[in-house]
This record gives sequence, C-alpha cells and structure tokens, in this order.
Amino acid sequence: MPAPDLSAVTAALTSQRIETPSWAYGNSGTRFKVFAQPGVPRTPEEKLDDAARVHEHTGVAPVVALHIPWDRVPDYAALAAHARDVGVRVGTINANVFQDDDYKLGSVTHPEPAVRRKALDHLLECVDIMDATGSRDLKLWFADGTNYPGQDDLRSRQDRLAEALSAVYARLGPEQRMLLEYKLFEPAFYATDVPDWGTAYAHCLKLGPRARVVVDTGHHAPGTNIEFIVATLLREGRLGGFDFNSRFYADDDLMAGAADPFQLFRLMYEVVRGGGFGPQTAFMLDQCHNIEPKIPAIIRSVMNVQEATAKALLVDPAALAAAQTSGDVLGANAVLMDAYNTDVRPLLATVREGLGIDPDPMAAYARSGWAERITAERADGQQAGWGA
Ligand code: PSV
Ligand code: MN
Repeated sequence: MPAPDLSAVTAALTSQRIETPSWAYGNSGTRFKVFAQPGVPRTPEEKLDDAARVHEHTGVAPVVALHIPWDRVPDYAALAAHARDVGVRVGTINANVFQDDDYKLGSVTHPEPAVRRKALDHLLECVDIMDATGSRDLKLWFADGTNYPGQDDLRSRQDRLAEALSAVYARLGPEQRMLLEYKLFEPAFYATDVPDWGTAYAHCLKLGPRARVVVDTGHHAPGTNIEFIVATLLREGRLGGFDFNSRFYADDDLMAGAADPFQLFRLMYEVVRGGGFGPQTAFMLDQCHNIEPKIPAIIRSVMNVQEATAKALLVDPAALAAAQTSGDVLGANAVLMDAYNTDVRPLLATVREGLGIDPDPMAAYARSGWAERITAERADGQQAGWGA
C-alpha cells in the first residue's frame, strides 16, 4: 500500500489553525484557590500580546477567542486593530450568561421573562461585537439547568432556550455562525438544559445550517466515545468546532493532549476521515493554567494538537480500508496504531522550519525574554482573571 504523501501531510500541517482562548492567559484556579502568577495580563490587549507570542513560536495559532464580559472594552474595532498590529486576529466571541446574580435559576431558560430578556440582550450584544471584530463564530455555552427534580419544567425550559436561540440566529450575518456547546453537568447537577450533543444537535437542526455543535472534550461522562460523536456530527454536517482540553475526572480544563494523547489522536483521525480538517472547523483550546506558567502551557497544548493531527494525517487510508473490508481486525487496528506510534516530532520540526520559525517552540519562547519582560512591566495593576 502507498505510504501517505508526506508533502501533502506537511502542507496540511502548515495550514492548520489553532485558536487560543483569551482567558487562558489570565489568572484562574479552582473554587478553592486562584494562585496569581507574575506577568499575567491586566487588559484584553495584553492577553492578545501574549497570544501573539504563542503564534510567533508555533506559527499556527493566529486566532484568539474572546469571552464577554471578561474582555469587555469600549471599542471592539480598536481591539481587533490591536490584535492585527501584534500579528493575530480576534476569533470566536464567547457569550457569558452565567456570572450574574440574576442567573441563579438560569439565563435564557429562566422562568422570568425579564431575566430571559436580559440574557438575550447580552447574546445579541455579542453579535454586535462580532460585527466590530470581524468574527465568524459566536460560541454559546449555558450554565442553565436545575438542581432538584420538579424545580422547573424541563420541557418549558427547552422551549425558552429554542426561542432565544432562534432570535440570536436571526440576528447573525450571512457569514456568521452559531456554535452551541453542550456539557453534561456543572453548575447544575440534576438537569442541564444543553447536556449532550443530541440536544445541541436537535436545536441546531431547527435553527439552520449555520448553527453547529461544539465538542468540548471535557464535557462528557467518563468513558464516552467522543470520536463517535465527532464522526456523527461531521456526517450530518454539523460539527462547528472543538474546545480542546484534558480531563482526568470532570471538566478539569488541563492542557489539551496531556491526559490522553491517544484520545486526541482518535478525534483528529475522525476529523480527517470525515472531511472536517479545514477552516470550517474551529480548533479551539478551552483550558486554564492554574499552577503551570501560562504561555508555555499554551504553546505545549498547541504542539500537542499538532502532534495528534500529524499522526491522524499519517494513517494510511487505503491500508485501513483493505484491512477493514477483509475483516482483518488486528491488521486494521495496527494501521491506526502504526500512525499513532510514529514519532512526528521531526516532521513538525520540518513544518516549523518551512514556516521560518524555530523547530523547538518551547526553547525559543524560553530564550525570547518575554516572560522576564512581562514580569517586570506588569508588576502593577489588576491582573485579569475570571470575572475580570
Ligand atoms: C464551560 O465549562 C466552558 O467550557 C465554556 O466553553 C465556557 O465559555 C468556558 O468553559 C469558560 O471557561
Ligand atoms: Mn468550553
């Protein structure tokens, strides 16, 4: 069987785009403690400055997702211009309807119309921001749900959700998309209003083709076969993108590819297999760096996604199909494992050389002096963090 065409693999890896989240550059923690780190950005502009370093050293991370109101500024066009000035661009706009006292019983699914209206207004404001920043994607995650059986009517909450989503969808421009994210639990513990891909998909299907599902890798029950979900959504044309991160227990938000690089490979294989490798899929990180230095952790995460992608691209489709159709169980498994077990670091070093950057992004960042510089320059002021 012919080996995969290495020049095509190299070209694909060179064209890959990974979006980093603004909030990963700020302070974060658990409900027990947020440990501040030296040099953490104090403004959305400084988060973009840090993101630009990740792009400088990886060559594949030129897009930065914002979270509103964490990244609230008076002038979003000016923020987008700042991004361009430092070599990145503003990407997905994340709405936040989960941090206000009014949302104790929900946001767009709240029993009171006034609270629902307030939440909807925020979602619509996020579309205005997309217009100013030139963003394509609006990402919606709802903390909405109930803690006790009988607390609210499950069906009515779905009706309220559908009403809000359709108002937002109607407001989108022709090139803009809505990405609906699901999460099994937390902060609601009895019933979450968008708990799984099926619920998200059902809403997207009713809305229209520019409503798509986001797969956050930390949002499933343990043992869930996430690649099956990816394959199914791609087959239906409804995969919008990923929030990559790693988990051991719940929504741990650890570095992508750290806990289970094999799972990341399996996901990327289904992306490649299903024709989802391209700009139509938003490859985002959604993670927090509570104890490790943030910029190097994000660089490492980007590299982990690249390694999983390279291995997925190295799967030999003809050999796999031949083994599958002849019922060669072990042979088919071996084709996947051969790709997974390939050391792709030399290949990625070549990709980086082709991009004109150092083949070792971690070492290049450490040498760059950026960490020392921001530690000195950002000694004063209020560091950004959750809620900032
Ligand atoms: C919710 O847990 C989530 O995954 C959503 O994407 C939020 O926007 C993000 O985390 C905030 O960190
Ligand atoms: Mn997420």
